[in-house]
Amino acid sequence: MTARPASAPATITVNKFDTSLPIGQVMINLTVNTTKDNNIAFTIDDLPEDDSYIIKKNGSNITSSLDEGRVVFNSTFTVSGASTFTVEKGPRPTGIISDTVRYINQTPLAGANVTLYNQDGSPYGKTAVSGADGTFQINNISAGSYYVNITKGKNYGFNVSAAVNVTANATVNPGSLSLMYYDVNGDGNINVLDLSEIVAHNGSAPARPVYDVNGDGLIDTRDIDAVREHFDKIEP
Ligand SMILES: [Ca+2]
Ligand SMILES: [Ca+2]
Repeated sequence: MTARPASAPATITVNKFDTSLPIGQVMINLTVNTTKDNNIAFTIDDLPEDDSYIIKKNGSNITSSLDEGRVVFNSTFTVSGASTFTVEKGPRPTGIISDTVRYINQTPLAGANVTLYNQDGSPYGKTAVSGADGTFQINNISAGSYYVNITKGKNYGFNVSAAVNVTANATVNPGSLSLMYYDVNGDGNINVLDLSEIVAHNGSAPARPVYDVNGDGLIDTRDIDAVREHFDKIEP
């Protein structure tokens, strides 16, 4: 690390610097001394980004600006003789993802599995299940960019959101989290009987939402194709 005095003459002695320490422990301890100018400005570099910090002068909380891995102390920090500055790692700033899972025709969908993925495709380690009104909420997500994946068993399609950007202390709604339902007649299988159901209602206004499988407002061959592509596989 470096701690750079911006106003001389001053000396900065680094007593401790270990940014691997967990939340609540003092990572950095340094003594700032000046013999001439009481107002001293200095910067601590090489701090981990995306963390929060608790900064103290002689044991009392103070504020400073944090900018991309550095703490900047401007010249308002008065130092009389030697003063001790410490930096603790604070709680990591987090945000919330919240939304409603729906059938593609916009009816709320309960019991859907919601899984959060990192941008590289690895699981982030947080999941949720949509409630009776289709809503879900995932808390304490580190600021960053993610994907939301929605599934509900084999009879439904799946949905992966566009990249969702989580920012600290805010709630983001990914939107467009809707699933198609391929088991039109609800018998647990996806097969030709479901096609028959659609054909029976071909061209009519959607009497039941499930006939309009792809949610475009029409019951036609596109719905038949959508179901046929997801027929149950018959094992040899
Ligand atoms: Ca069926
Ligand atoms: Ca349709």
